[in-house]
Amino acid sequence: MANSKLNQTLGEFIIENQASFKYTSGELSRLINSIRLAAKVVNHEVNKAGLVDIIGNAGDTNIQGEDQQKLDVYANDKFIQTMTKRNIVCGIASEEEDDFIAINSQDENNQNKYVVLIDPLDGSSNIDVNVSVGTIFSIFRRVTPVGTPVTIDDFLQKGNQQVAAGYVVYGTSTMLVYTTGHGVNGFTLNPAIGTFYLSHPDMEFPEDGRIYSVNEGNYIHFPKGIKDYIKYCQMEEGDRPYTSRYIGSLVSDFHRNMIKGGIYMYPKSSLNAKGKLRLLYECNPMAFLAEQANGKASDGFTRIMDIEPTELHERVPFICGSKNMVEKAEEFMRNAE
Ligand code: P6P
Repeated sequence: MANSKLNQTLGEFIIENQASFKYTSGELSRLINSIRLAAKVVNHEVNKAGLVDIIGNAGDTNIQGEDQQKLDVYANDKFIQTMTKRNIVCGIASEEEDDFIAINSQDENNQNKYVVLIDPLDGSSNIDVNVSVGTIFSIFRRVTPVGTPVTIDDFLQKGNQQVAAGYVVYGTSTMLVYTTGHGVNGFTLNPAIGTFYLSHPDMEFPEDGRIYSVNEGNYIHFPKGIKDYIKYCQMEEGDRPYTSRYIGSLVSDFHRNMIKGGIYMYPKSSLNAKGKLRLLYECNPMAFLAEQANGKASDGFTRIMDIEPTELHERVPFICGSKNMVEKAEEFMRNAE
């Protein structure tokens, strides 16, 4: 993309690229626009979290058994309200909701074709310590007949069926990064005027990198292949040892690795037999972005986007980032089998 596109607004970009999207009904454009709006609203609260009584626990737990942070609940409500009020989608699944939400399911005139799966505020436990957090979203076309209530089948689709995916990173600046299958583009919010501007066109993972991101506190619980790969990263040989960087916020670690080159791992362990990250609204969207950015994403053996989902909140081991680094980690996993 020519740099002349830099500083194009997200709105202009969506309109200009709508024609490249095979389902040019404009519905997806409206959906991305609604996510943009909700992101600005959530960003406003995240950025002042320390000032108002909106940090800390909401006094409830989600289906994962995790304490719901007040901002988790706030972000969840804002994204769901924004998409529901605009009558753009026919169903929503969220990390913060036990079951999926059917939108206008009694209205046979509901011709909406898209379902959205979302982690409204990933890494929210970092908010109290002023560390970046993110929103992650995944968009599919429904597979059940338009005009009928959505079913679980509309949500349990393989990641290779996604029509769009992206994240918002609420960091030193707030960025919206997304793909509709034609590459990955990053937009930075100018908070003074509330407009996202194209700042990172055609984002790509360098094929190699020197950053590895994993919670090494769990090292003794990791499978042998992961332990062997971590030791490989730490060995003095060639361009190694690599640098260890782990923010504890998937979106932030992913974003940095995509720009600088690197690998993120949340493997299975003796503590978490399937790892910690959720397939549908964390791993699939990040995997779609990774592959669109010349990177790779697997569970150590299988391409994330080829995994057949079986339940809404299922977890999978997740290895993602620079292609050559992921393939090296997969080699260690295979050899340790
Ligand atoms: P741990 C945040 O809770 C999250 O889902 C990811 O954003 C992050 O990378 C990971 O979990 C951190 O988990 O077990 O290392 O604290």
